[in-house]
Amino acid sequence: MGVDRREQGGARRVRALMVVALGLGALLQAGLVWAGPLVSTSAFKWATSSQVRAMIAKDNGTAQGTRVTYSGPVAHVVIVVPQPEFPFPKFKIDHLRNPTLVLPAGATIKFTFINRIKNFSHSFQITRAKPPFPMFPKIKPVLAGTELSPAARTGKDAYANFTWHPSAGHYYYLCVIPGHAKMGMFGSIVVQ
Ligand SMILES: [Cu+2]
Repeated sequence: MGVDRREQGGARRVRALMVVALGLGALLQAGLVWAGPLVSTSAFKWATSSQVRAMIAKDNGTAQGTRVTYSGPVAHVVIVVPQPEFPFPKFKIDHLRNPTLVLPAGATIKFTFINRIKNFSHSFQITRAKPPFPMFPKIKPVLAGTELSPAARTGKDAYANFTWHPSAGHYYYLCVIPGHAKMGMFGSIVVQ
């Protein structure tokens, strides 16, 4: 009888832990749904470190101060979520953290987004919504194809390519994972 009670107590504790775990998962899911339309991860592919270095070398921007300026008919913009990401995750473009991107209106902008962080997803979305961004940024992305990445694996980073033909204006890029843009994972885009 005593043994039965202990077993029941153990089963109750396991069930309670499962409820907590499911609750946290549901909260995260709800946060991601609330964050706005996220495209499936199927567009992501895997690259080794040397492949990532070759991709980064294709960036044809010119960094100056806190800006990276692109010119010509085709801009290659390579966005990296670098390791380590402490204290807060940031985007790295042409060696700068969260720089302002200056892009030519009407040009073909070829983005490569690379997530080098293990155990965590990030996204790169472009919006006209202005910061400060809340914990759950509910934005309307101006570009379909900016994706929720899978986490990097050992020896393999996740990457996706997508193209934008922007019209003149002021935009922002951000990560819509709950809390990331609030912690500073965003930057400006000036199209002129
Ligand atoms: Cu992020």
